[in-house]
Amino acid sequence: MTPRTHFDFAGKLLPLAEPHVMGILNLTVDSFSDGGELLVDGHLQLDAVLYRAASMVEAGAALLDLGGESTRPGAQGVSEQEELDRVLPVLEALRARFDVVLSLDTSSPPLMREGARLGAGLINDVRALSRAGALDAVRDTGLPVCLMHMQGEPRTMQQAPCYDDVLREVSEFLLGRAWHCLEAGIVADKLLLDPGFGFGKNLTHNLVLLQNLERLVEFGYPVLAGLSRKRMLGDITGHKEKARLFAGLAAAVIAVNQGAWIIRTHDVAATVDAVKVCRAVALAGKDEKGESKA
Ligand code: PT1
Repeated sequence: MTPRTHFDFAGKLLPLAEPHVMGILNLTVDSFSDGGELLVDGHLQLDAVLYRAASMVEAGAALLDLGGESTRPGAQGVSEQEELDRVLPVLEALRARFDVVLSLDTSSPPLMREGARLGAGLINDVRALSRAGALDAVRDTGLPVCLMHMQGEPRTMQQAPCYDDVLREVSEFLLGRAWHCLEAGIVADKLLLDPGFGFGKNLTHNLVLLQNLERLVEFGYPVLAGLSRKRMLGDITGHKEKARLFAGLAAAVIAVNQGAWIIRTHDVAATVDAVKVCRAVALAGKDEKGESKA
């Protein structure tokens, strides 16, 4: 069997040999870091969303991640209808304008199904398809899915994160969810894994996961890492959310150097450059087949 060269996002192919950047498009009122900036009187401004999306595509984002439910620590849930109403019109508008992979950051089976119909290319589920009907919804759509690890629920997950061995427990959880996907009829080459930085993890837990990200990559599924502006970067640097860009770039480089395939970020232009430097160094002295020529 020859190893595949591309990952298929509902017809859009991205090469597996190079890392990609996913831009975050929050469609929520209370999202951390950029929450509410796209809102006026609590209503989403479509032109502001399209402008933000255009600048991220221009800066080199290969994917955009649309989220209608905030999952930052302490966030409250959102009703199914509210999430549909926030996300679907934006998905349609983006679909008509941009030729990038549109990812849906959702745990909601109805949104997964409707989103697939309107041209989504990826389901990004922080609950790893644990909601009733989510496995079947993804299987029926034929879309790829990113399975993320979380301990607890967003509202309470940072109250007392606890592990005996965080790397082993996150690995076993993700492989278990991947197995459930396979059993439900989702094929292996549609799966991505994500350790879920900041989702029910203290600073040490997050650092051990980042230090050992290569262990997750070794399972053979492409790995997505979301570190952008997160609390762990604030714990290390003492900086507030908006001042965590440099720390986030350092973390992204550490992830890419261990084989992370997609970096999820608010800061697309800076991250694209950082990833290009990682890639150039990794390729130095090698030919197209990766054989040493120096
Ligand atoms: C992520 C992610 C996500 N993060 C994927 N999807 C968020 N696949 C939303 C903090 O510690 O990492 N991977 N969708 C945003 N969630 C958080 C979590 C934001 C923790 C901030 C923190 O500050």
